[in-house]
Order: sequence, then C-alpha cells, then structure tokens
Amino acid sequence: MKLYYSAGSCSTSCHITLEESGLKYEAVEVDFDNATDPNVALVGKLNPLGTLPIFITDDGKQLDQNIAIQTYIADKAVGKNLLPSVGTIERAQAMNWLSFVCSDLHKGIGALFGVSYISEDKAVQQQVRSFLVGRATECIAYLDAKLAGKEYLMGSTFIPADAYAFVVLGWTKYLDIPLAPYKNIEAYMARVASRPAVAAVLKAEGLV
Ligand SMILES: N[C@@H](CCC(=O)N[C@@H](CS)C(=O)NCC(=O)O)C(=O)O
Repeated sequence: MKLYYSAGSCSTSCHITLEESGLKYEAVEVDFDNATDPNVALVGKLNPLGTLPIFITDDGKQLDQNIAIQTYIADKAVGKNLLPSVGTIERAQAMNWLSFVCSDLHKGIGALFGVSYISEDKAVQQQVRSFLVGRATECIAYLDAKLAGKEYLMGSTFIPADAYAFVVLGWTKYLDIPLAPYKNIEAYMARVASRPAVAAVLKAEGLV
C-alpha cells in the first residue's frame, strides 16, 4: 500500500490510520511548496482535482478520498478494532463521525486558508473570515460538547475519525482560532498526540 501525503494536511490522518493499523505501507511526501518536486506533477496526473490523499492498494487500485481510504485501511487491519463490524449501529456511528469530520469540520476550518484568495480588499477578507470563523466555531463547539466524559469520539476506542479530527483541529493554530475555551478538545488533542502511532507520524512528517 502506498500513500501520497503532504505534511500536516488532511492526508496526515490517513498516514496516522496506516501507522495505527500495523500494516506494511509506503508513505511518499508531496511538497506542494516546491514546484520542482516531481511528485507534485504526479499528483496532477493521478488525481485531476490535484488533491491529496492519494492511496494505491497492493493490487494497484487508486482511492483519493479520505473517508474511503480510512475505511479501507481500517477494514484491512483485521483484529486492530479500528472500526466496528459492518452492519452494526456502532459502525454507522463511526462512519457518522468520519463524515462529520470530512464534510463539516475539515471543510469548515479548511475554508479559512482560502480567505486571501477571495479578495485583496482587507475589509472583504475580514467579512469573509468572520462568516467562516462563525461556521467553524459552531463545529468546534459541537465537537467539544460531544467529547464530554469521553476519551475519543466513540468513547474509549480510537477510530480513524479521531486521527482526522486531530489533524484538522490542529490547523486552528495557523488560523488564529484559539482552542483554549474548548476544554474537552484541549484534553483530547493531548490524548491523541500521545498515542505512539500519532507521535511516530508527526515525527516522520517533520511536524515536531
Ligand atoms: N474530498 C477530499 C478533499 C481532500 C483535500 O481537501 N485535500 C487538500 C489537503 S487537506 C489538498 O490536497 N489540497 C490541495 C493543495 O493543498 O494544493 C477528501 O476528503 O479526501
């Protein structure tokens, strides 16, 4: 299995799930800040949308959406309990979290990176930013409330959505959105960061 990732982006969550899985994999860095990195051109060829993650299975099939990649890895990691069994309500709840993180949290927080591309006018940027911060903090506050009394999103078991939420919530430090008011999230971030697989991936991607 091969994962193309860029350090600290949403693809880092697939990297974490791979590391948690204990399966054999190759992680290939794509440096979007370096136009001469041949992997940047390769990404454009493999995925016309130009986005990561890109994941290649052992038999050469491609997946390029976080939810599908994370689910595939978790299902392959038999005995690791990364996702509940297919057909159970717990499975649906874990997928519910993966969907929330992908559609609401990721896109809610991630949209803030695009503010300066919308207009050069600072007043417009400020208006757009406050609109987007409103939506992002709604998702963050929702998550904080849901984490009350829990170690992870599903309770005491770590799931791929935890890897994904951890990575996306980490972007807030670049976006001037303080997490300090969200005590459950603060404790959750430290808890996830202390997992050996997470620490190994942060080190491998040069993020610590
Ligand atoms: N719908 C895709 C979205 C993936 C996505 O937004 N990837 C971002 C990184 S977080 C990306 O590769 N953006 C291109 C860039 O940074 O140039 C998924 O859920 O996997």
